[in-house]
Amino acid sequence: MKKPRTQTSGSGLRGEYEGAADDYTVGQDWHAYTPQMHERWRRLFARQSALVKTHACAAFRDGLARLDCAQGIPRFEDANVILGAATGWQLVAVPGFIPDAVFFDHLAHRRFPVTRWLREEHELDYLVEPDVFHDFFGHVPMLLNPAIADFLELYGKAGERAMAMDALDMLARIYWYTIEFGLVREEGGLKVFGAGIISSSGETRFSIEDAKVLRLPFEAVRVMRTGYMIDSFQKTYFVLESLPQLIEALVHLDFGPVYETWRTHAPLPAGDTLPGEIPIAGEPA
Ligand code: HBI
Ligand code: FE
Repeated sequence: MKKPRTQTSGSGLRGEYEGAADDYTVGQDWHAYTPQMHERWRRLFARQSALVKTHACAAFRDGLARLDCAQGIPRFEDANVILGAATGWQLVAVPGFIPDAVFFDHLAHRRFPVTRWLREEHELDYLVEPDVFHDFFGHVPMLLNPAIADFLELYGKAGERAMAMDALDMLARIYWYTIEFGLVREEGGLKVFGAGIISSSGETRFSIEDAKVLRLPFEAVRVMRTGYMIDSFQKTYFVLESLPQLIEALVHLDFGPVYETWRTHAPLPAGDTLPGEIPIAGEPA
């Protein structure tokens, strides 16, 4: 498999694929982060953790507290001690986006790829690709939750078949609408657990509070059929009744027939409802 060419390297670490191993891992090279980068992390952390207190699910809040990473860009090896004891997951540093097959293989073996570079000052609010803040702050707290830990391994193991059946888009929508943009009902209200929401300044409140956006109960096949937004807030969010519901919904689902039935259909546009669907109301602030 050919590695992507080196991209821009504003931070000195960004997108350097050249020295990566065959599985695309690199050293974190923690000592290469500058004081300015740690300071930028602290600002990002302070901003997002304020929203987390009111809008994130309990598992995220607990996980973030256990990781103790408010003071600067964390060392992955420190997080690995905590993760290893909690769920057996390990972080591996990567230069950025990696090929699907490699990504799935890491997840299948309980290794979570974390991008090592930090966004630049001019991209604090919006980033098209994952950086260390999105990957670590957004994803790692949830890896301490057993249900999410098990789900991600299952997702990794499902990758091969989805690719072989030309149905990767369908599988990827499960990840997108849960791990990246998932909501969960908790304490009678809506809470955020998806990393794409939690690491975004505007979307955390939007996803829970906006009166017009569509929220639907999580249903695996419905999710696999639903297109998504890649450069704006989502038009649909799916709501779990609990985090274990995610693994329970998928562990017994035979993906093959679902792929067979739906892979040739165009996805349902994000924001569209099907007859009989009852949206879940938002919670205006
Ligand atoms: N690589 N670093 C990184 N992070 C991702 O989230 C990621 C990836 N490669 C592939 C990928 N995600 C998705 O396309 C798969 O989940 C389908
Ligand atoms: Fe992500």
